[in-house]
Amino acid sequence: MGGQPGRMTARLALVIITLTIACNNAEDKVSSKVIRRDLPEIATPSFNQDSAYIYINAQVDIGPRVPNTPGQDSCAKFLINKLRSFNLEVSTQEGQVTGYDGIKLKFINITASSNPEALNRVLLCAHWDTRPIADGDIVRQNEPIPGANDGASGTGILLEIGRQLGATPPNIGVDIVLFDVEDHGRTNVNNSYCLGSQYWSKAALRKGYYPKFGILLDMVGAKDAQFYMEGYSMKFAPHIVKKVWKTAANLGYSNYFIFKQTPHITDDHLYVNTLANIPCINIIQHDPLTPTKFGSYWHTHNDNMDIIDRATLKAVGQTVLEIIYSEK
Ligand code: AHN
Ligand code: ZN
Repeated sequence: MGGQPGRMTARLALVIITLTIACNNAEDKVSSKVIRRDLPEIATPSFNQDSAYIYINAQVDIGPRVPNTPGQDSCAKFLINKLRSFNLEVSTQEGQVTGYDGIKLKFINITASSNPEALNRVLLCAHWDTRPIADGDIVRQNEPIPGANDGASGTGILLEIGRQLGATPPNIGVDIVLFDVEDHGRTNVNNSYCLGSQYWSKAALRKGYYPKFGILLDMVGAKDAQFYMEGYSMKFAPHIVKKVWKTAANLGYSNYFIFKQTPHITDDHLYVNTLANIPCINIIQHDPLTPTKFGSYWHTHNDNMDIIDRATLKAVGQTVLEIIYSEK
């Protein structure tokens, strides 16, 4: 015990080294927190619902945004030009995917980034294509739908958020990703929806793109819409769901964001979670009173501007902006 001074010295040295490492670690943790706290508080800008409404109307005016049709190319051009005009870094991912029927479909995924060099990032996404058929309708079932809510609403809100990000860059990096070819699927064919986001997610994993979390917006513009805590969002990112729903409540939007869970919905966020490994939630309308649960106008010709309400756009847009600007 006491008769081995050499060993004692070694032991003392070990203790000192251990303590030093522990102290350094503690300092690292403290200093990184201090640096983050030192970032300026940036007031959350006010989401302009009129602006979002105009962006939705502009997409609907183009006509159906169906893959392999002129509407796809004109809308892509519109979205790219708009996002570039906000001083965001815009890029596209283009190629072909194969639909459930074996037909090759052109896709154009569009990314617009704020603070492209920041390591701490958040992903915001929506699909911008529209369904080629009105299989939810009782008339003209083989004709495409306007897709004001299903397609244009999430995209329109993200355009308005992009405008705000360009004018007032937040502390973190933000990537707005607009997915193509979401709505070309059939419920009886596995993985036939969300073809653009499936492609994107595989590429994101290969690139090592790993934002802190993602938020998908789908069908976020209808009057009196309600957003329930969706199953896959609660499975993969319950902390983000709770944070977003609490933020909405604090802003006074409890009529829109309901603290109740709903079944799992196969949507772009499922693939962002499972293929890209990015925890991603879905803000998507749930209407328990309609058989489809997505509202009576879902996949019908009635999914037009008449069902879009600026108050819903404000509730969703302001909540997402608040999340982004409170991130450090
Ligand atoms: C299903 O209908 C299986 N999922 C909803 C995905 C969707 C379609 N979002 C918009 N249109
Ligand atoms: Zn749809």
